Amino acid sequence: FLNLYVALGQTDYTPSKENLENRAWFQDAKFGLFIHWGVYSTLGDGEWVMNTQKIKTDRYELLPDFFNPQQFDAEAWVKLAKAAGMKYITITTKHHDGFAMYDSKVSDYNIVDDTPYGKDIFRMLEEACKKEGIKLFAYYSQLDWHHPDYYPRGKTGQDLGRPESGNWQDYITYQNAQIKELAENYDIAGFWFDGYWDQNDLKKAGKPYQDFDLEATYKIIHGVNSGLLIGNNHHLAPIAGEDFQMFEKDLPGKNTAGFSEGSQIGNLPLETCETINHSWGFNLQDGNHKSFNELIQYLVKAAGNNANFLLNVGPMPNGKIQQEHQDLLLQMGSWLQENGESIYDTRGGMFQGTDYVSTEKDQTTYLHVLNSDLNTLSIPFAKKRVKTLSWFDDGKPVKYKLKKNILTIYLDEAHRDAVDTIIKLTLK
Ligand code: FHN
Repeated sequence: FLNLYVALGQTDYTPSKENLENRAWFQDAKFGLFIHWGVYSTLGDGEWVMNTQKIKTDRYELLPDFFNPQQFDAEAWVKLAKAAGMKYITITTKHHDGFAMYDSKVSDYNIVDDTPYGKDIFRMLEEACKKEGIKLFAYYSQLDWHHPDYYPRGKTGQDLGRPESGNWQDYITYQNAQIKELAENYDIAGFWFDGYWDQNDLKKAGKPYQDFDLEATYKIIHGVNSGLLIGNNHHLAPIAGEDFQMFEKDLPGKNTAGFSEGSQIGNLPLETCETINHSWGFNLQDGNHKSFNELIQYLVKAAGNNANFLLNVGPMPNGKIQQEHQDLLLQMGSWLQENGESIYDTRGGMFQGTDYVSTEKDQTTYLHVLNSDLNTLSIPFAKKRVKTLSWFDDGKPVKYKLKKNILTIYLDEAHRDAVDTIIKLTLK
């Protein structure tokens, strides 16, 4: 198994046994909660507000003084994720604004030293996660609009009152020290990196850029704990040292959102992330919540494409998650209570089409029909012969015809579901 990873291109990195076990856990988990929360939340204009409103660094530094989430309840967040059927949480420990949402000893620019709240929310989440059996991942932005040595400033972070020069090595030392303290001091399952694309976009444009030396950073992490899972939202194919691959706002292999150009699917576990409304960080004006149907179908399609779904909420500055988001998450949890067998512990299945995907586990295929208008569904089926074909909800046999390698399934109205009609299939 180990050799397979090596043979498929991860030449400089051989994942440990524990790492491979954690990857398998990750693939079984299927559903996680993404959280974008930081001092930017106080402005209610998304996590990019520093850049979009061109707030100079010395002005932005006033913001932490207004971050005092008195209603934050780590236990409540973790319980909500659990009730939603999620198995892990990935939260911003540092976003592009450079502000650490944990007790960093590397810099005072952090939640404990620099806000009236003064408490380590990451520690509180770590403890609540442990209690509830949920795993915790640290999102960490390599792009940093605040650090004086982060340069050159690509498409973002200009006009923020920072020089276009600096000591890049000092930034890397700072970044790696923060990453090391996260790996050492917190009981986490892994890292979710972001912002690498900032320098890479400059490189692609033939402009001067700096190198993050990812492999060195990954070695530090795996040196602390070889079991930690590393993913990097660099929008590229996997790089040695990584343990999972993510596709932002897209199913694996697709590039509808424009982030995944060139990021062909590698051989690592996969994840896709999406927002519950249209924003990552809290945005007061964004009431465009996705519907329950859309969210479930995204989860199902992700599973059918062999990927996890990391669904994002941007909590409010008072520490609460918006009610609409809580309601949607709980609805998803009820759906998973009923239908989770067809999602958890599965891998992407053999059927893929406009109106359907499939997942599989052991000898069973779960066909998910995602269009309730269809009376019949015809799918190419060259494989073997059908042993059983039954409705997932009541176990009764499904009427079908198998002719010339086409399986035609009769979808009677009584069994059709507006969200997902699930059919169980076993083969001879
Ligand atoms: O710029 C960020 C954005 O704020 C957010 O964190 C998303 C999450 O996938 N990633 C970046 C863009 O690729």
